[in-house]
Amino acid sequence: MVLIRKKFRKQFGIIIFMILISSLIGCSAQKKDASQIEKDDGIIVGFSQIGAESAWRTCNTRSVQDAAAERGVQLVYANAEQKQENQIKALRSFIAYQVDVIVFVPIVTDGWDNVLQEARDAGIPVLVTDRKIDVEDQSLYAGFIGTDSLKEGRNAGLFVLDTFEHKREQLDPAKDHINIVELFGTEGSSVALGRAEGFREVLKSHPEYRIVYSKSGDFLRSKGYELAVEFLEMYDDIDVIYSHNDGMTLGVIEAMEERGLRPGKDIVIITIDAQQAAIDALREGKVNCVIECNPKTGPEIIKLAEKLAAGESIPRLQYVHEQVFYETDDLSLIEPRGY
Ligand code: GYE
Repeated sequence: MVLIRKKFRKQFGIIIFMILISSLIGCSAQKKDASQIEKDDGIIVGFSQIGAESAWRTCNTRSVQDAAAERGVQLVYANAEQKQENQIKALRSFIAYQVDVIVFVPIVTDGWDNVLQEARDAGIPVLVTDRKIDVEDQSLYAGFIGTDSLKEGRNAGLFVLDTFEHKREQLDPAKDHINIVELFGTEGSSVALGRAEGFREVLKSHPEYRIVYSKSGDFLRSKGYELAVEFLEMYDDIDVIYSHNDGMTLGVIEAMEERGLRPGKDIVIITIDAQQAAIDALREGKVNCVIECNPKTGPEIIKLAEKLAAGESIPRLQYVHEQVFYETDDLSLIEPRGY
């Protein structure tokens, strides 16, 4: 009976579910016709993604979708279009459909307790990826796989210290402090909070390094440009720009060049993600340090989802491999980034 119910659910349920979720939040679930569903015996994973705000994000989505297809996993993809309420709707739809596993990228850290309690009541394991969540009851999700944003922030701070300690003799002796501008990622997101915390942790014992401006560009190129227009009007003695992602950095570079400023020369620029455009800018001397944040986590995510579907436990916390690219490296060795 259970087998028939499960099979029926897969046939009837997927079609109804895709109609429901597409109407709810404009998702682009992978379309399957009934005949295909018959053959599929892969697990069903509900995947709630933040949106498509950056090259990093679209690469991350593609990585999960390709890995699911590779493994014969039925992936129901929901694009939240940058809204937490859409993510919560999608998770509730996954629960209603009784997917085998939920994988989601929490756009912000808070506000997930109730819907994750509903998933647990429905017996559906949850894998959190890319960004972290803050819940009362840690058992509401099985584990996390993603980026170590605290380490990314620390690496950015160390690069700033290293750069100016080496440049000390070149600086104007009358200059007794280093002015830093920070482009913050999405407010309330664990990655932006971690990148800011790690950066400040390294600089806190060096009071001559001052963050004179810090605003959220929401990881968007357009907002990075707008913020640059603002802070370049406000300050004429900026030494460093620390940007939480390459998308915002590309907006800053555009604004600087429009004003005849030389990014990477007049102002030191550190950026995070390591998308191709940032590596190109590093090679052109327009940025000075690119900190990798690896979006290609699809294969590992699907492997963990399969474990959860099989009732196995998974590591509580798993960070992906990441490196830092410096202007002084042999940049010809960097492989094409694919995003
Ligand atoms: O840095 C940015 C994306 O959550 C690590 O979100 C991700 C961040 C990434 O929009 O480009």
